[in-house]
Amino acid sequence: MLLYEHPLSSYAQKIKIALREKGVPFTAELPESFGTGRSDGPFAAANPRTEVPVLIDGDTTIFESTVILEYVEERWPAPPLLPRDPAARAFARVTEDVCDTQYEAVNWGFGEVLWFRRATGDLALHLRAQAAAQTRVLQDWLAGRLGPAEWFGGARFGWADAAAAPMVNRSVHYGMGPEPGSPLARWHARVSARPAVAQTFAEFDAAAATMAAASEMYTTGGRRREYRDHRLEWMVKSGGVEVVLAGLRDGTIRFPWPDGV
Ligand SMILES: N[C@@H](CCC(=O)N[C@@H](CS)C(=O)NCC(=O)O)C(=O)O
Repeated sequence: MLLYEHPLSSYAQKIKIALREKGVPFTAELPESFGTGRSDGPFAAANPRTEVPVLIDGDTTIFESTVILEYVEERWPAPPLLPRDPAARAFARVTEDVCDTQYEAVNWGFGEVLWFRRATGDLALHLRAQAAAQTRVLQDWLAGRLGPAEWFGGARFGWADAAAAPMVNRSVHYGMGPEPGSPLARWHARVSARPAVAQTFAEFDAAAATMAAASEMYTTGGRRREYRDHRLEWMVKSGGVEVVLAGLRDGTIRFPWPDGV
């Protein structure tokens, strides 16, 4: 089984955590054309959106991390990541949805400034401050859902933990982790200690260490970052509309498939 992924992608990390928790072997591959938006080659054939993750299980090819997670849960039901109770299942899915949309967008925006150097001076400071403030709001929201429990699902590690782990861990990497000693910080320590998560985070750390050099590919190396939905919205609402305009002018950003004519 093949997983097209990027070790920094929070969506891909969610899937790797799920597969590893279930003991499902897979080969992880960074697509050669990742970040180009090219419509030729095996990656674009597998996902016209040219986004990771993509799971290829025999004749079955699936993109969209939530759809992949549903497939993984149904194909390898043990150990279950979703609880049985409908309300608890919905609770887990809502947690995942907010992580995948609002939280991921904040992390992405911070990375655009830190790694891709999209802004300098006052604008960079402003975007960083926006990301920090929004991260606090999202972590408070997550902390409220965690409550005094060990895991987001209560007594068992599950769906929402797999979705939230890459988001909170990325905040920690950026120096915006939860208050030390808080329940969310203790959850982060607990989740990081699980072998499936520890391996996934180690791959994140190794890739993050190369990002300063890799980001040159996007400023001068002909790659174009995809600005889409919540991420694009984050940049505009946080005051970075000129980042978008400069990226379009310089040809260093692109919008999602399908391309206009
Ligand atoms: N909604 C998608 C989002 C996937 C996504 O945006 N992946 C990013 C990496 S984190 C990507 O592959 N972007 C393509 C690019 O930047 O060229 C999912 O949940 O799988």
